[in-house]
Amino acid sequence: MPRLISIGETMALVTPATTMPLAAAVDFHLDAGGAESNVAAHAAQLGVPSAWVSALGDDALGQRIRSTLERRGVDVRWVAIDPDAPTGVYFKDPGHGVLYYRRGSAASKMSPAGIADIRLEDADVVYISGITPALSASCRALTDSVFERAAAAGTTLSFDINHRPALWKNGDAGTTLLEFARRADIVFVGLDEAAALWECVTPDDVHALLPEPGHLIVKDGDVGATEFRRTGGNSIFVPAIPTRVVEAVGAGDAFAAGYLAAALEGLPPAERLQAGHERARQVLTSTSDFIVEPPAPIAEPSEPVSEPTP
Ligand code: KDG
Repeated sequence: MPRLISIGETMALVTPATTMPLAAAVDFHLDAGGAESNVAAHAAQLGVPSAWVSALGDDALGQRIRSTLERRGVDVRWVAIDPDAPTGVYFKDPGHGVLYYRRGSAASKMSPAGIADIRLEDADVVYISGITPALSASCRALTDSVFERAAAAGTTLSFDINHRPALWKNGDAGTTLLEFARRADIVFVGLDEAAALWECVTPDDVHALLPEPGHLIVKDGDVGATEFRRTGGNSIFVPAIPTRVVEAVGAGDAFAAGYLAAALEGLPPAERLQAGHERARQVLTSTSDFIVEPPAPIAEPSEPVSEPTP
């Protein structure tokens, strides 16, 4: 049984091979792009048995995403294939944000009924983000049911605000995301997101608005991250690791996975935050959301190897 279950959409991600803008780039990489599967993949690479729950189209992009996640060590047994809807696609446009082609995607049609048979309650932590309730009414109902089920079972629910303004053009992101965050045990939010959603200026402002979670982690880019605990004393601040940033998309997912993996190991808050920074640093230094570690070199035998004698 996976210790971490992460739920949410993953799209085919097209990234210019260099940091040239989309309009001018010539070479591209095709990868799997999704906050929640990123978290599962990072956590799996950090040694936490992790599953990702989602839906993909019955198409080549869906197959590719599924096998990419599987290769990264993620348990994909609960990824549904929808024959009637496509896999979503998104493009990174360096210097200009992202471009989505995801309306009506297989994942946007997920609903509470589709995950009813998955034993979320058996995991140590369930991770979901503010992207999912923005995708459709059925995805919002799914998010609500995940929160309800985790609360009823006493399962730790981790919620990353992951504010994507492009998905909230017709909705109230501030109120909705705050309501979900208030019901979570571990909340991740960027100070920039909190400023845009709730006009918070400092981490303390975020805490004043959101005192309910057991652990509230406010990330302030290259400054550092502050954790507030509902019980257990003062806030803890751990500075970010100085890094030459190539591209920041995906670093928040890496941070969350580093933090959660350390929490599951039982490490104290300062070490969890440090683990988050370490993981985020690796993603910040590349245009990718995920670093595929090069295979370990094959060690030369130190002594001549002799054939076993029969
Ligand atoms: O979190 C980094 C990206 O992978 C993410 O933004 C893509 O899941 C994504 C989304 O829906 O925006």
